[in-house]
Amino acid sequence: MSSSAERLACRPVVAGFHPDPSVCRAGDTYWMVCSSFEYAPGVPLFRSPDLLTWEQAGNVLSRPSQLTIDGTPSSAGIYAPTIRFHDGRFWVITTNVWDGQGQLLTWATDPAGEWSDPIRFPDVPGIDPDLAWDDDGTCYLTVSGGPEGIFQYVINPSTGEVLSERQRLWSGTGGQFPEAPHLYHVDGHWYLMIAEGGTERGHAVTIARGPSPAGPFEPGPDNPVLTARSTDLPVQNTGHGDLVQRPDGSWAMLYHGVRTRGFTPAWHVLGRETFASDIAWVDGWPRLTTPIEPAEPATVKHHELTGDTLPASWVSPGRFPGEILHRDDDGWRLDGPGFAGRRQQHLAAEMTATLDVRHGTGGLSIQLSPRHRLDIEADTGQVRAIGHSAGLTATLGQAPISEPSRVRLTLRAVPVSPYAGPDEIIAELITETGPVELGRLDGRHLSTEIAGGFTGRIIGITATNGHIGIRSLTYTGTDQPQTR
Ligand code: 6LW
Repeated sequence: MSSSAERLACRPVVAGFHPDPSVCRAGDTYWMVCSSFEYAPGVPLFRSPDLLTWEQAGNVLSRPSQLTIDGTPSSAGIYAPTIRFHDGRFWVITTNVWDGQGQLLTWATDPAGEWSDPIRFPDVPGIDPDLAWDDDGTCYLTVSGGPEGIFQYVINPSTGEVLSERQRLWSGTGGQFPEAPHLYHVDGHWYLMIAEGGTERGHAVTIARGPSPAGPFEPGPDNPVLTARSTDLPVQNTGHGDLVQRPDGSWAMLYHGVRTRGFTPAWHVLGRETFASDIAWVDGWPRLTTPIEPAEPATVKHHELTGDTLPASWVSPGRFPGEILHRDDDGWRLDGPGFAGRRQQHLAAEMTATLDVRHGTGGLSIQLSPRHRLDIEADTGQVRAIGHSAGLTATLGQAPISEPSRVRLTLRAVPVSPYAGPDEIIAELITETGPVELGRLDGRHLSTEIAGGFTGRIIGITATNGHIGIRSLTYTGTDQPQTR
């Protein structure tokens, strides 16, 4: 067990499927990016004044010229990005593991604005690329090369030229999958921080240091810097950290973890979420001190799709949501077939919609992947709840509808007893006399432990044919207290 365990946060700073956080600071503002896999737009971008409160400022890969997404399978696509601020520019480097062109580098002067078309590094294999510059301005691209460890190249980030041979740096302390490298120059030393142990219960952050960005690297005396493995903490699978320095010289780490629930082996359904902690440097090595976390469990109510433009938080698997979501005189419309939605960010969550299904078949859907989802689907005569899990499909219930221009539907994820799964998902038709339950699905079917992969739940609108009108849409979410 790690000495860091009691210093791990219980509540995320960015909740829901937001894994592999990377963070930088420019002036008084912190910027954070994370992985997006098969969803577009890609690489969600967040801004914070204090590392505690984050708002989504946009997406780095916001247009098709930056992101090949068509047909990307679940959990392929955009893997862990790194964001850095250097010489007046923001740089993001990531990997599209699906399009075969390797590392993808883009830059912006205003991160909340447009990012450049990408420079690609087809001859640099691996995942989790990092960028660092030494005092002479030499730029180092450091990547995970799989079980062999962490490798490095000197590059010209403006042209995409690779200026050196591949050099092997470190392979960690013996854990599975050395990955997520980040380099930092602190008090005359170069630190190479990585993740290892796999992104499941063994996940950890470890560190080494050396005299130059290319090493040679010696492991720290207190590895791992961070892990929750073998603990009974409510947040597990912690790892994949990135460090940032505040203007006052103090340091913090963002990392990801999962909120597991239910009887053994415990399930998580929201994907990997971003957590934060203060860092102290003790005898030249970083150590977690105090968690950075909201004081209270979160509660929200959002009216979705109320403006004229699509919110940055809305995504679609395998395509940009703007291809299927359009605004017309009556409001937003989803053209089928397709699915678009937002992340489930709370342990208890609900989406309620009033839909016009006179011109198509569709409704609400909650998905961990296309093979693990619960749909409520209405046409002009009937509404059905249909569950999908690993290739099995079942109609859980159905009911007639009387007014297809105003069908009210609800999907609710409701926490259940700790001796069962994490939650149940309940599908309801709301009639004038009250809700009619169409069916319920054990939430384990929409958990990472059952479905596998790197993503979390998305909840939103689906259409199988024609188009459906969205007259109102609300997301509400609440967290139960999480205790250590
Ligand atoms: C990512 C790797 C990881 O590239 O999972 O947990 C992979 N860490 O660093 C996908 O998110």
